[in-house]
Parts: sequence; structure tokens; C-alpha cells
Amino acid sequence: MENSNKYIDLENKYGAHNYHPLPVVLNKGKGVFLWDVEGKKYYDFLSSYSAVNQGHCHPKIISALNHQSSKLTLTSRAFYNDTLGEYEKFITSYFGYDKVLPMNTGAEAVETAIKICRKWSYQKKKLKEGSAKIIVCDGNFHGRTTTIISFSNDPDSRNEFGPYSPGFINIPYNDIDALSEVLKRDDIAGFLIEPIQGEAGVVVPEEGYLRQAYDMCKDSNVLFIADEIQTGIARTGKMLAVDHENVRPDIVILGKAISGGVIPVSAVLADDEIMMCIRPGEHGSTFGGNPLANIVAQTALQVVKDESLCENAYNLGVKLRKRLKLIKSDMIEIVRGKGLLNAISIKPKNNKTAWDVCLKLRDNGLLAKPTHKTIIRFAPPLVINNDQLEDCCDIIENSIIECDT
Ligand code: IF1
Repeated sequence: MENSNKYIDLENKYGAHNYHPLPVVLNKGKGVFLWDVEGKKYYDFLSSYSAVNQGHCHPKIISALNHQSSKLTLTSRAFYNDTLGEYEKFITSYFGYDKVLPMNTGAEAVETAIKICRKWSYQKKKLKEGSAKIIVCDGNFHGRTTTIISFSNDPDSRNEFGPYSPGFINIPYNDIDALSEVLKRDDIAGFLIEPIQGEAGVVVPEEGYLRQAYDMCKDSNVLFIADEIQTGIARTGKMLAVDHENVRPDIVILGKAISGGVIPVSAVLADDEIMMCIRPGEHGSTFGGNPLANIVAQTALQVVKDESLCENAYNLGVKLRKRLKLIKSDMIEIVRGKGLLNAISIKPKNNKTAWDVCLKLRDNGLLAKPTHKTIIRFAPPLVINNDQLEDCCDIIENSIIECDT
């Protein structure tokens, strides 16, 4: 542990204290596995918050990264390059939209979607400029920029970061009446929603909620904007979580696993009627659509299809939830999720909390992390196989039983 402590001390001394990581120091990843500096091997059950759906250091993605990185990494958008158009054609056909606006981080893509939605509302819906409102849900997590945390109701994300950006209306998640009520207003531009709320603790809305919400937005000429940064790219057992209800959002926001967790890549997808509201010089970023990102993302998305990760996530998710529900411990209060985006909530017992369960899981060779103190997210890379999943369920069961006694 002394080797790990050396690295932990360095981070404490020289790094901002904006995280409280689980005490484990990693230096290698491959597929579903991670290794620490002492050489101990772990199953990764967080997948870097669903960024490594394709598994750590997927050989095809790394090979594409290495090849392109020795050729051309960045041109800026001041000039054309021979990768962007090909990638744009690939990803718009992959998800079935006319256009893509490439960005880098998830938060940047959410900000981009907010700007596109507002532009559309002034140009096409003819709202009075500056009046547009976007509906958001309580319990949301869409990133950490000052505009995005302005509509967060999580004290840790929001407190003492004011003054806050206006133009957002919060309603309860999974409450169709609340949405119906606010849609009566005449200044609504869009409805921004996570199809499953990840950070809130993998909160899955009732069957039919997304479909009803989408239909109501259509009837009110309001854009339905799906933040699929965490739920997309096969994570919930479908390519997009909205596919479970056959909803086609007006705007789709992607990030994380779009690059297989290799480099930051994000994207906003929409049809021409919406996307063409943005004109040259009105939005962009230095690295958005860079050649390295384009090649890595195209390869990472192709891996999802080549390796049938949607089907695998769907089938193994059913097995995982079944096994979790069989664990005989009253520490487990709730088991929920879709595909391989799952969570359990832990009721403290014998002074043992979700944090202690995660420490025990770590000792037993599986890495997971609590959110909001009581929820443990279980989200392995989608390349996990049946035997590995069974092994992980044994580790989870044994660890919880050890904490329960
Ligand atoms: C951290 C949470 C998860 C996201 C959704 C946008 C973004 C995220 C649905 C922004 C990012 C990350 C951020 C990361 C931990 C992780 C997270 F715990 F913060 F809330 F997954 F639930 N929309 N989520 O989940 O994307 O700018 O980070 O690329 O901030 O610690 P980003």
C-alpha cells in the first residue's frame, strides 16, 4: 500500500481537492479489468461513468489512435481535413439524423444543445429574443459549467457558484402532469432530459413516460432534447435509452463512450430544420471535430455494432439484476436499472455504509463507487462475458454479506 500512498499523497499535495476518490491507485486497464500499482487486479464496475463501454484500451480503438496520431491530430476548423466529413457522414447515418455538431466534453455538448435550442426558438418558433425557457428535471446532472449548474438542485454542484444563468424551469422527473402544466406557457423552447437519471442514482422513469413527454412536446412545438451522454452507446441495452420507447428526440447529446473512453469526444445530433439555425462563426471549439477524435469515435462506434454490445448489455443486465435481487441482506433496499446501467441502494447497518461496501468490494477485487452516500452504481464495460458477470455477482454478494454480519 506504500506505493499507492505515494501517489495519493502527491495528489493531495499538488492537486485541487475537488474529488474524494476511493483509495486505489490504478496504472493499467484492459477490457473489463483494471490493475493497481501493487499489481492487484480488479473488475471495473463503474466504467469511468459509462465512458469505457467498449472496455479499457480496446485494441482496435488504440490502433486507430496510434495510426492517426502519427499523421495529423488537429487542424482547427479554420481549414478542412480528410477525416471530418467522413466521420460526419458515418455518425449521422449511424444515428439517423441530418447533421452533427462535434464537440469535446459532455458539458460542452449540453451547452451546445441549449444554444441550438434557443436559436431555433427565436428563428423558427418566433419567440421574443431572450425570452426562451428550457424545461429541466429535478435531480438532473448535465455537467458542471456555470450555466448547467444554474439549473441543478444538487447543493454540491450548485452552492456558492452564483450568480446563476436564467432561462430554465425545473419540474419533477417522471411527472407527466407537471410537464403538461408547464407546456401551457408560450415561452418554452425545449425540454432537456436524461432518459435515465444517472447521477441521481439510476432513476428509471415509468414505462411510457418518455413517449408521453415526447408527444406532448411535439404538440406544443417544443424541442425534446435527450442527454444520452451516460445512457447512450448501448449502455442500457439499446443504442440509445430512448429506443426502449421508440422516441426519436429532436436533439440527441452524446459523449463518454462515443470515443470508448480514449479521448474526450462529444456530439450533438439534429435534423437540418434545427441544426441549420446555427450559421458560420456562431459556435465551435478549438478541438471540436479534430482528426484524432473523428477517427477514434468512428472506430469506437463501429466496435459497438461489431461486438453486439447492445444485445450483450441487455441480456447480462437481466442476469445481473436477478442475481442482485437474490442477495439475502436487508442492507439492500432497491435494485434498479436497464441493460448494464444499474444501482443498488444500501441501508447502513453495523455502522457500515455504501462507502464501506465499496471498500470491501475493492478488497475483494471489484471497483465501484457510491453516489449520494447510499447508492452504488453497477456499470461494467459492455464487453463483459457471462462467466465474468457471474464472478462479479459472487464478489458483490460475498462483500455485502461480509458487511452485513
Ligand atoms: C464528474 C457524475 C455521472 C453526465 C450526463 C452530461 C455530463 C455527464 C448525463 C457531462 C457527466 C460524469 C461527470 C463526472 C462523473 C460523472 C457523473 F457523477 F458527475 F454525475 F456519470 F453521473 N450529462 N457525468 O453523466 O459530461 O462534461 O463530464 O464529459 O464530474 O465527476 P462531461
